[in-house]
Amino acid sequence: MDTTRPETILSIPALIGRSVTRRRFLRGAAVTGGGIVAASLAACASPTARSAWSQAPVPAAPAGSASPTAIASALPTVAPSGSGALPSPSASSGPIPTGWTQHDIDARNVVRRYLGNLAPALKGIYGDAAFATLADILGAADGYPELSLKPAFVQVPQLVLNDMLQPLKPTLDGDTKVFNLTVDEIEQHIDEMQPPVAALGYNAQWPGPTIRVNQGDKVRAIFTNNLKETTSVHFHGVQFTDFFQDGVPFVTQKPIIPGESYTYEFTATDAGSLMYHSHHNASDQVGRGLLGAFIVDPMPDPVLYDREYIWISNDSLGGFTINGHGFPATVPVLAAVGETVRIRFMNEGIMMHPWHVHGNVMKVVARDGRPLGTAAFECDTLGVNPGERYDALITVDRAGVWAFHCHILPHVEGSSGMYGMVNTLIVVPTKADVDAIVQALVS
Ligand SMILES: [Cu+2]
Repeated sequence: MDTTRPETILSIPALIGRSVTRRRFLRGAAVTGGGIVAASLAACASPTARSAWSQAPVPAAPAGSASPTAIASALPTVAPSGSGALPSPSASSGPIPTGWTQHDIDARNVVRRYLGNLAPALKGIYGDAAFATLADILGAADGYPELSLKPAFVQVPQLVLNDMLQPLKPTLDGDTKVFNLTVDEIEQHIDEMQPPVAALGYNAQWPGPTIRVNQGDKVRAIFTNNLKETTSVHFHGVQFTDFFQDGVPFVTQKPIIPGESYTYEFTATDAGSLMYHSHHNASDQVGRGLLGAFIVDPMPDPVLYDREYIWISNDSLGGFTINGHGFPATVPVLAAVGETVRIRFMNEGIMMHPWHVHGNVMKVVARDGRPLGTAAFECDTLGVNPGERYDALITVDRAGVWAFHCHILPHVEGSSGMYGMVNTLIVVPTKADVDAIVQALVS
């Protein structure tokens, strides 16, 4: 697609604001405590510019469907904490079909948990024949419990992606945007069935809230350390004028002690997909969740897209995660045929992850926030190193449930099926179908 245009893609706050009023802002649901919180499924149909999104980690395709590469068998089983060895409500339901082993049962169960009652919601969207095939693949005739349960990502008692789509709202001090954050100890559910892990989070969430500004904005970010240990915050990718804002203890500042607040102040001179994270005891603190997206929108944004998805990977505490959760609690990317999805890959982990989309092509338009211009390239597998960010566009032209996963196979599948860095791109015929799916999730 033409990735250049003169007009502006609205900033996230504006986009959300418009989505509530003039656009459809569709919400998936994640459960926080007992309440439903808007989560990662957002669909915003842009009038002139294309802008709308779905934002959720991508889950896996239905077991046994068109995802042979994702579901290669005989994989090494380096199951990080939180892998597939989980109980499942339907784990013991029914006899083991001829030719299957327990692995097949477990592998199907995890996909059942992933889709939950989203599976019946697909009826009427994909057509009777395709739906019947999907139902057969999942064994819907079993009447397994997950058919009436919310998908795993909805059940996770933790904000999923809502706060990534709805950036932290700043206050204004003159022309400076002021963001207040806390650094907290939290309990994170990697998926809906695992016990929580002792994690860290900005504003008590992992990933932290997205901080989003316009290019040229003056930014003041105040972090209050509620930990029992010291920390610091680095805005990754910013070209600081004052190097003392760079956030590296004993190089540019003293560490932030427990109970102390620390202020970072700079001008967002360079646009793009950036990050913020701890830069102190970082292999531990970032690994435990002190990370978030920092997006600086160019004015205007030359990139056209309908939906946007922030995709932060991590690979320490809790195993292999996308936006703080592992499959099946990853949130599918939803799109309608003809739309373009912008995915902002951000790697906060300690390993490289090659993200592979099935049945589609990614056009990579920016690296580390820097537009690639005529060097933009197409691929279906994109390796993202620690610290790197890539902006990729996927223009979808066919309906389907497409696996979207890291292609280091031990990061995605073990002896009990898929886990970790697995997601799907669910493409439906129309925007109205996206709406219907989201309604099914929140109903
Ligand atoms: Cu990986």
